[in-house]
Amino acid sequence: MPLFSWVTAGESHGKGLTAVVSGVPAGLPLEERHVNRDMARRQLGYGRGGRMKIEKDAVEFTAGVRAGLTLGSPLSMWVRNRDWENWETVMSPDPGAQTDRRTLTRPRPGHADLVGGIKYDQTDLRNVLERASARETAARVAVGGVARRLLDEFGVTIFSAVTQIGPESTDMDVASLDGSDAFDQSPLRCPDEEAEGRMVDFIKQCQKSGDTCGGVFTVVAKGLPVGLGSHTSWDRKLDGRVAAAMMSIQAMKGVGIGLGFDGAALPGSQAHDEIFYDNEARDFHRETNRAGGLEGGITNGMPLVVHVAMKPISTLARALRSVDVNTKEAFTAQKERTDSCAVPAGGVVGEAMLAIVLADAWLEKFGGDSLAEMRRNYESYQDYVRSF
Ligand code: EPS
Repeated sequence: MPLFSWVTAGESHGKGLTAVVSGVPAGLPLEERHVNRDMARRQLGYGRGGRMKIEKDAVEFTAGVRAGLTLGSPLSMWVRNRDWENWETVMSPDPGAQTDRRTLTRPRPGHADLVGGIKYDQTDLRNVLERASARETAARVAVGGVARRLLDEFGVTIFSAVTQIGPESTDMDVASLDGSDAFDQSPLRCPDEEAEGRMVDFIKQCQKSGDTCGGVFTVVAKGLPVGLGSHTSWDRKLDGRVAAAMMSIQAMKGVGIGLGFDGAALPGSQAHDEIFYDNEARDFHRETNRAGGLEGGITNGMPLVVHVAMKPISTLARALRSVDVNTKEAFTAQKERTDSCAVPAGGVVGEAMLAIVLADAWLEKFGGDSLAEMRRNYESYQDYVRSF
């Protein structure tokens, strides 16, 4: 079991979302506003649908924090769904709920609707949709906000940028940016304005034709020490843990670290990072970062660079062909309100997942019951690394 362990609960149109996190050391300064910043960022981006106009996501701490400091006990967070008031009669946990309204019987290709319905023996596929929805990512971002606060104490910064929408992309080296918020409020959270213009035009085209689009975002973590993760066992390798975390986000279909898939086409002489030693600074270093910050499943002190591919959202205005699960008749899939593009939001969720994996690796390496104990462990390890 991970040391930074967490679970989310909640349906998209239920009362709200809950997240419970354990493993956070005592004494970490933590306020709701720290988490709410990322919650608000997740709601932005050109191409979002009507739901984001209804919601104003924010957490309420219900356990684990006192006077702005964590207690070391499980931390519990609550996010209210504002849309609940429009769904209460349909989604109520009460046996009297009107389950004959707003049913879903024509599964959307690409969504969990059909396979989830078969697996869980549900012919109202709403019972699958509600949990499979990317609404759940609001709770993940809350968990990520806690992880990020812990990492922030040690000078780690995490940011992301959209690098591709449909076929439109930028060649900009996102990892060379400093992670400031300069481009964070731009329409697609893309630092290359020219490319961003092409990307927005592509989203508009998709919207006009009733279609959706996917893309790629890059997540970067800076300020990491050498030595998170381990080469000794498959399940401790940090690259595997990062990839699994990213792939668990709704609609993600591919992950690359550093050169990623591009590295496969290169000769070894151009795919690795040569090692140098500075006698004065007594420091090992590299002049390139093709490995994306990981060698042997262990951080090497360079920025951790993760590229994630998101498929186009599977709810289309011009619905795809499908079959009614009750009558078995051919129909087009059911239309639901949706986003045409959510790649910028995906980037914020990717930051949260990376923060969660890194916080877990941090606890593994520098574990302590209090932040002060963790800091002592971290500092003595850093002294040791400098003497190596
Ligand atoms: C989302 C809320 C959902 C969707 C979206 C993500 O709200 P609603 O279904 O009420 O419109 O907009 O999820 C999907 C597109 C999907 O297919 O799951 C959110 O809060 O991010």
